Amino acid sequence: MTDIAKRFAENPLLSPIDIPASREGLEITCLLNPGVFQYENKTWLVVRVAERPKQKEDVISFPILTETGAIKIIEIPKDDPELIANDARVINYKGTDYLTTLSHLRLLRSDDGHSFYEPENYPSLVGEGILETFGIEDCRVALIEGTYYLTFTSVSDNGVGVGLRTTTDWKNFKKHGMILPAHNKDCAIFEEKINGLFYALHRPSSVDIGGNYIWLASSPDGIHWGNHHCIIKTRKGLWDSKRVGAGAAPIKTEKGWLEIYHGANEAHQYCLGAFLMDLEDPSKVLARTEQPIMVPTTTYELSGFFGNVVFTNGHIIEPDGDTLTIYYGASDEFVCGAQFSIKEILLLLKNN
Ligand code: MAN
Repeated sequence: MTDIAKRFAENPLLSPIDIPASREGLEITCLLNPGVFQYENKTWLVVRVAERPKQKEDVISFPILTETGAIKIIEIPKDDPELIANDARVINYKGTDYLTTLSHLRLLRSDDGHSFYEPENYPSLVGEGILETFGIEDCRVALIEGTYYLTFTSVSDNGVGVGLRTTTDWKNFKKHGMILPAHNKDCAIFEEKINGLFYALHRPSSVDIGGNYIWLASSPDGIHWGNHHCIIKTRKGLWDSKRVGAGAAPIKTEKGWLEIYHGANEAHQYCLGAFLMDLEDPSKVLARTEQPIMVPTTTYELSGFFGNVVFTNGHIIEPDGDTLTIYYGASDEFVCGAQFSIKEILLLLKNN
């Protein structure tokens, strides 16, 4: 398989031990899937911080948020016959699915794009209300006309949907609630309007007819979405046979809107690929890579909280206009960086 990613020598850039937990009684299990943006000439990450209590031998314990924002710890004996626990990320107890960790989003800043620190006086973003009691995850950041749009996964026992908050200063946030209801995630807003409309990629999924496919929607205001089109499907027998989902905001190139996306196969191996959309009408997919452009290969990508995973939802286009720096989650546990040449990705696309 092809892998054209140039990984940072310093990888992993961030590990769970690198920052403090949000509160006493919890520890950080994973740092992953950061949104990325530039603000005041620095590179910033909105890192997903997944926490739970220190695990004891005989019980599984995890936190959930109450409607008022308090933390409640749920403890389940491992030998309880009503517990199904065969995925590190989710469990089922008495017929209800729960996440094994609770995620919030933390801001980290860097002067060089390689070493990140927590700046003072910037708030964390945490789940709020009944649609986010299992936390918020995997934030994408789109800068449109001076406003940052944050789309993230809101999780609760009601389901998994897309939440939106906006900000101009990263200190004050406006909450717009859930913009795409369950089951939906991986929402990346285009950073430019097309013919006066906002556009976004998103990933609804169905348990029965249909699948985990990438869709396109448009909106007059960035909040209310419609005109949905299914544009990218899973491909039988290929690396993206089980699920596909958008990465960060599409990259505008002369040839079209270039999107880096993740695909997983039946064995839950997560790789990255790319597709190209028409500049004027992004519902037209012009080309797609057949092989992945990045495959889990290094130790930190192969083993961790959930191994065999590279997953990106944030990037920066460097001043040369060709170098794409992606930040990505490795093994659902570490934050890493890698670079691509946009020209090289375009060369690997196969016309539809
Ligand atoms: C999947 C994985 C997890 C995530 C949940 C909820 O199980 O992507 O990492 O926490 O969905 O979104």
